[in-house]
Amino acid sequence: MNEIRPTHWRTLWISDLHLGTSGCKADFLLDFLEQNESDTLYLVGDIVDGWQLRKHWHWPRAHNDVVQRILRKARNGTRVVFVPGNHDEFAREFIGYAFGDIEILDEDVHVTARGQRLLVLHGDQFDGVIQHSKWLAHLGDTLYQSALWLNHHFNRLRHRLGLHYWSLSQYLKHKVKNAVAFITDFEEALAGEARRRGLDGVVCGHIHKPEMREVGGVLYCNDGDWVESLSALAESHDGQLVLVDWAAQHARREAGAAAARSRRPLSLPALPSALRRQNKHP
Ligand SMILES: [Mn+2]
Repeated sequence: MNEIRPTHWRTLWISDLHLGTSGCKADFLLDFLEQNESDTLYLVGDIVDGWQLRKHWHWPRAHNDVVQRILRKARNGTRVVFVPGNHDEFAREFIGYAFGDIEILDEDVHVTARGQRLLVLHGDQFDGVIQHSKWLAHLGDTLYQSALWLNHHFNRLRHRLGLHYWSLSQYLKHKVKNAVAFITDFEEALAGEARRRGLDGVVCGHIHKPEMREVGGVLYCNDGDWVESLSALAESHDGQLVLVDWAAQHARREAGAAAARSRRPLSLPALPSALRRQNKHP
């Protein structure tokens, strides 16, 4: 059997797994976690979907396996950092604590092997700002910070009242025409935050759209999700950042395995030697 050896990265970022929902592609995720190791693993929010689980309990075995695999990585020496998002904001109560071997942080600054300083956070903190980003931009920093604070506490209150988080996906559905503009605004808001803090870039999730590009002089990275895009952000040992498209990699590997299966009969040992003998002595 050809064992595929896992790729070893310096850092991996995954987010928006939405464990606890039927949308989570847990099998692909398990496959990814099996084949990719790292010194540090960031879980960039919306890992467990607490909002959905409260409405309807959905916890198949594969979702448990994902959690077990991540815990095992932590036990075996991977530094695992969990930065909660809006769907798992129950974990925000535990910021600064450790859950087993997993650190829980509100946000982090990751320094790459090349010395780039990247802000790591989920990104929902900016939802409330984005709708008003144009006029807020004119009114300056203090108000902008206040709007961030307000959005955070507004949604905590909604949570206490048993109401939904101000839903990004609903907002997008209602504003399909403006979805592209919304994504651009989100990217600019996140990149703007990194720039304001004098950092080189940002790594976030939340909008389920993998991306890595320069926005206004800083690097904007979105590690995507495990509901639709099946993607991760990875840093190699020399500090190079890459987006990993696991759906595409998985498809390539399946195609390779199918090709190998169809080639196999040709390499049966008895047949070629028998043929060769026949050819030499016709
Ligand atoms: Mn989110």
